[in-house]
Amino acid sequence: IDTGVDYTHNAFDNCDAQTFQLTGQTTLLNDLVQSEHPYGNNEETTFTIHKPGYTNIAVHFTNLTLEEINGNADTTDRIYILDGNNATIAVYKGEHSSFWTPSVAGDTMHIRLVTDGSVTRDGFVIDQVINGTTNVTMDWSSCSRVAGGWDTYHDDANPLDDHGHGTHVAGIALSQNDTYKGVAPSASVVAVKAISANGKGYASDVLAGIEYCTSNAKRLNISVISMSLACGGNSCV
Ligand SMILES: [Ca+2]
Ligand SMILES: [Ca+2]
Ligand SMILES: [Ca+2]
Repeated sequence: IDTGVDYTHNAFDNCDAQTFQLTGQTTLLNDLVQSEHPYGNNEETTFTIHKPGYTNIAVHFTNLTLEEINGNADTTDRIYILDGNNATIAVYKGEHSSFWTPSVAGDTMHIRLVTDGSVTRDGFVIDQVINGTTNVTMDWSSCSRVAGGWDTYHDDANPLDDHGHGTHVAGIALSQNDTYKGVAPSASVVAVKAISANGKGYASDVLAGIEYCTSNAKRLNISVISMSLACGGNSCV
């Protein structure tokens, strides 16, 4: 959990992960899946979409409007997208309109709304479901040393490093260089980008990253979380 990882580096075998295509059968939901408008404070509500027979599943939001991070005012208002085994595959905050989530194997998707004790916004509406893959889902299958990841800072599926620190730390952990060998040279990485290009970030994005790792411990075989962070302003971790 850091600024991301430059998985295209030759130490990661020049991993060239791309997104899947938007492919499959889309279906409009007869009954919209949606939060209260506005949602409440201190909420933890899980919505489940179950489509027997689907091999892959993702959902389409017409809009998602949660409390935004604003300067030093952090927020833990989040929507977590979970697969049928309750592994987090995506996390969103703030405002997004008309978008597909990443797709997961299986026929079940959970949408978990978690809010803090102040500031409520309109919430979300889901209008479509797909039996297939979406073009915001990263395909890591060709990458020998990268098992997965997410970008909790930008709310997207691509954790590519735009700073350098995360890649540096990944090297300390994973390097296979004969002279500068890492502490776990045979391990692979799950890259969670929670810190921005200028090296700053928010406690809530780090916490969402921890949630991503713990809920994916089994699916992505995560046994260790590395974080090297400092504290500043009102956002101390
Ligand atoms: Ca708040
Ligand atoms: Ca709030
Ligand atoms: Ca990104």
